[in-house]
Amino acid sequence: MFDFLARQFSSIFSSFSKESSFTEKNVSIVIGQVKDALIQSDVPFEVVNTFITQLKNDLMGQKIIKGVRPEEQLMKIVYERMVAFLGQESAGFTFQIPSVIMVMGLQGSGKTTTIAKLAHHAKVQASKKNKKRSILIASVDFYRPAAIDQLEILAKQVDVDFYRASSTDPVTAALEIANQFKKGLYDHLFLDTAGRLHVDQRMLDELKQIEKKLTPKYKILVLDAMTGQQSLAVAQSFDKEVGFYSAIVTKMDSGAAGGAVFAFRYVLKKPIWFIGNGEKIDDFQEFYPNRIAQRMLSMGDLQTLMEKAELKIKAAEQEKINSSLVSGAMTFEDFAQQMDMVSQIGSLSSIVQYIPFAMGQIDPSQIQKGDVEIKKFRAIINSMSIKERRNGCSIDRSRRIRIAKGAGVTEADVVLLLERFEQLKQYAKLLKKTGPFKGLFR
Ligand SMILES: Nc1nc2c(ncn2[C@@H]2O[C@H](COP(=O)(O)OP(=O)(O)OP(=O)(O)O)[C@@H](O)[C@H]2O)c(=O)[nH]1
Ligand SMILES: [Mg+2]
Repeated sequence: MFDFLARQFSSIFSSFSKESSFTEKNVSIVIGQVKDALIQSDVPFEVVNTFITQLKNDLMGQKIIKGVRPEEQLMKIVYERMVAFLGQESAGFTFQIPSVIMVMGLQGSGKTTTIAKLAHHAKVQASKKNKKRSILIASVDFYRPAAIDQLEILAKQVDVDFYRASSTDPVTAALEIANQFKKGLYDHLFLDTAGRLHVDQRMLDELKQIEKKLTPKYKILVLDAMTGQQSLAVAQSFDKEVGFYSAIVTKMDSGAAGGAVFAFRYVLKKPIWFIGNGEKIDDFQEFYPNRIAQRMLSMGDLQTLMEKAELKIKAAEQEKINSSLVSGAMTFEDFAQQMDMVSQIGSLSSIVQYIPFAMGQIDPSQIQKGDVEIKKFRAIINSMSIKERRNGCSIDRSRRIRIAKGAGVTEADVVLLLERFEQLKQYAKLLKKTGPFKGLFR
């Protein structure tokens, strides 16, 4: 899923790399390309138009930030717009206790599988906090003979209680299930409902009646990613008739283009809570708009930086410096080594290029200044005597003048280095108090 979009965006960004400013012309080319990519990914036309109008506003009048690659800047703007469009914050939630969760959707959308995944998820989340959840799952799907057996098997698999109502009338069965839920003092009841091939009035009326018996706190709609734009229409009819709280999109592992996921929030004004990406119980994740946007935009660069850094920085070297920092025994030699590590990965400005989100927050002139400073500091430490480097003596004025001369810098530069060095030591002391000084680059 999203492979097509990811490929399209990657080519849009790379062709922008030769631009030196945002002009009316190149912005309109980008807008056209984004529009094509979204339409081909099955995003409804009106939604595409809304998105590109917003994006165009964001892009017009942008200035290329010095020291930042134009395509990265473009990527950041598209990314932020996309996250806003997909719903900003992640849901990150837990079901209230006690609560009934009614799961609805068309036939074959993945309701029954999703119930098992949800129950499992609720248990796992609770156990992370050393808590237990007592969960009941039940079904009012009497249309397909094997439907209830399927749920029973899944209940065993995820180790939660299962209840089979004696009545086969969905509304009477709902009442029985409600009683069982109360009697058993369960934390949650996940209720599976029957699906039809299409949304029809009988189905919706039945759901309304079941709802009256069970008063679910959460009504969740399950949508199959493979049904594309049709799933938006399904969601709209459910919303109008029965209402729902949030959606779960299943079969995200399929080859579907993903347009419905992109459009969902905008069209329905409700969150997607989870995504299903496989048939197994733990093929299930919370929906994070930022992660989905990253996948749609094929933003692998952060990863690239991590790999690069990992290759070049030897963990042992880092540990040694960390421990000297924490023990307060840091010397100028350690300081120099620390700076060398930065230059092993590249210059500061090259590092920042890999961090698209940081771009807006870091002043590029500061970064360049930092690069120049590092070079100077290295030269200054080089022109110190061994004793000076190892904190063997205080560096008085005459030493400062001698060192400055040797390094080809001013005395003020040497003073600056000494200040920075003191600051770093103070910082290390602080870290020593607040926690372990580990993984400086991780
Ligand atoms: N690949 C993949 N398959 C899924 C996913 N979720 C469900 N399925 C499969 O989709 C099929 C239908 O899933 P069910 O959970 O039975 O769907 P349902 O909505 O309960 O179907 P009915 O009860 O017939 O309405 C099954 O073969 C599931 O294994 C998913 O996220 N990815
Ligand atoms: Mg089912």
